[in-house]
Amino acid sequence: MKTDDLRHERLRTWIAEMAGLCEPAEIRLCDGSPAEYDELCGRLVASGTFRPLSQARKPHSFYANSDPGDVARVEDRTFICSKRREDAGPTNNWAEPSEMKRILRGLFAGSMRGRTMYVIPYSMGPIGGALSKIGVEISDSAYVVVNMHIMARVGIQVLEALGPEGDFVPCLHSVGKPLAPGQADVPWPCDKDRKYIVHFPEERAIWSYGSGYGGNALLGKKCFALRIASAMARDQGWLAEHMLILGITNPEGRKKYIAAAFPSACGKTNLAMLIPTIPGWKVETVGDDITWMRFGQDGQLRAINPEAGFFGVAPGTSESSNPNAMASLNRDSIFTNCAVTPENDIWWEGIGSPAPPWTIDWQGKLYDASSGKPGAHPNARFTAPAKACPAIDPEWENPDGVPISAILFGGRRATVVPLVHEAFSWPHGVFMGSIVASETTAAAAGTLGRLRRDPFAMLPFCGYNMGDYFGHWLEVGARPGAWLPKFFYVNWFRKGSDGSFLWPGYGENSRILKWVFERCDATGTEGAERTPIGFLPSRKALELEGLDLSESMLDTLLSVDREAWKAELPSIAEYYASFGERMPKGLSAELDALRERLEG
Ligand code: SAT
Ligand code: MN
Repeated sequence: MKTDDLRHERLRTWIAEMAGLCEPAEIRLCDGSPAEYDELCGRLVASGTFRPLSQARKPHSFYANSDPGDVARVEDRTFICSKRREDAGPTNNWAEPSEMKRILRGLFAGSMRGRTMYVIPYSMGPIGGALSKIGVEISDSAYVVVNMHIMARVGIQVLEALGPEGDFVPCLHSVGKPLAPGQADVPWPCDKDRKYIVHFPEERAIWSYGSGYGGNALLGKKCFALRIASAMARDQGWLAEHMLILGITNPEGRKKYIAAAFPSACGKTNLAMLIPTIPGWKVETVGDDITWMRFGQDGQLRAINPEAGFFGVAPGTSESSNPNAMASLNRDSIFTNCAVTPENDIWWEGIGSPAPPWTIDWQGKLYDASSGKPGAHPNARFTAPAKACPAIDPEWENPDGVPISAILFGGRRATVVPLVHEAFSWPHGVFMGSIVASETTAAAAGTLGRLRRDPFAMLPFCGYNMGDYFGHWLEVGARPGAWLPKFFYVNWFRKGSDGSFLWPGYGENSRILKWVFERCDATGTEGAERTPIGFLPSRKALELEGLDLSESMLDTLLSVDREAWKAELPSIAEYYASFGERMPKGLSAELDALRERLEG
């Protein structure tokens, strides 16, 4: 089908307008078929972007090196362009929408010369589902098209679901590297010094320029499913969150679903695919990054994973840390910025075996283990289909979602925050989410290991004023007749005085999930101890058998350091003050209550 034949007038007009602006050599409407995927992978191999991996080791899989200047999300180049600055809030970069459009029109003018403009209709969530939403991405990158094939539901069926008048989010993307007639392409085209990742939450539109990388370019993911969707969710009474979803079944066969918010590269994929070490328990994966939730007719909060694939951090992923991820990426996958072995297989730090001699690093150079430089970029990624995950939950594509019993928050905290604690109430849980802080990772460009507040793990992803976002969460929980999930705050990253992690993590985190599961059914303080910061597990209630943890390690993990918490209060108060008028009174009241409990 040609774009001129599209029945949807607004879509047809928008495509024509964008083609007029970007001046591509041709326009191609993507049908989402396997043949299209294979053809475009072939083109990417021919242009030097892709290299096919060994058919024996990673069948039907490809490997790409990005430009070294285009390896992660760029938060300082990400903008929320609401009409009023206050509506973007103090945590977002704001620009006036018409002024930003002027800049963008300048950059996009002729930006696709010599290239194909791909039109990618996609659905976030099962096509036609009540909680699903449609986007159309225009991109001049075939790399984007094939990644979108894995990460979203793409193609003709989406257009059918859209019909002649359905709503869609227009998403314009260009790598910003037009080609003059006869000019040879580079393997990873981008305009690395002039990136703009721009959101117009009121218009519900996205313009992304200059980057070909994951979260900057696969616009269904962070740009739509979080930044634009969070603004839609605020207006429509639902929640768009940076959360994984897992199903957990106890030895008696009872099952619950848990959603969990952690900042980028803090182990969401590992937790979502965890294999319990405690006998009789089972974990299944619904999603590893994004959750859309709303109350069903029955008053239950129901959640879908709007994505169809995993865009996971490669380094550290191994048969021992995450065998389910390893099985998911065994075939039909795309690898970006990993290292590649002489057998044409991928390699990264922490894959479970040393790099063979003659491994090529992520910059295409011979890898030298003694150089101290990593072979794979720390933010190297795999793009793998969710349906290939052996632990995928049978309900993962249920268009009505799965009922959520518990919501977890977490991050990397070497100090202060215990292994797990539970909120006393919904407002207290919202308070917990609002004060999440984490040490920064390689998922975004910038300094590593710096502690920053990352409320609800949404700091880089909230499409409006974060103070209003807190208020929205409080309101959602005040819904009459709702069955509310319980909130927990976990910290797998607590360190001892020698700087090493105290908690083994990975499959052992099932011990914490078991406690969470049981607390969802418990009443009062059953299995728990009341502390000033929330309920902590009683030693008896936490399954610790078989773990090699000393008493003093357990003490650090499972007790409240009152002085450290008191010392944290002024920074929370200061953070809250940064939202001024937009800070909900209910959360300031929670902060006062915590102060009183700590002093009492
Ligand atoms: O935003 S990405 O999709 O590149 C990954 C992340 O930061 O979570
Ligand atoms: Mn993420």
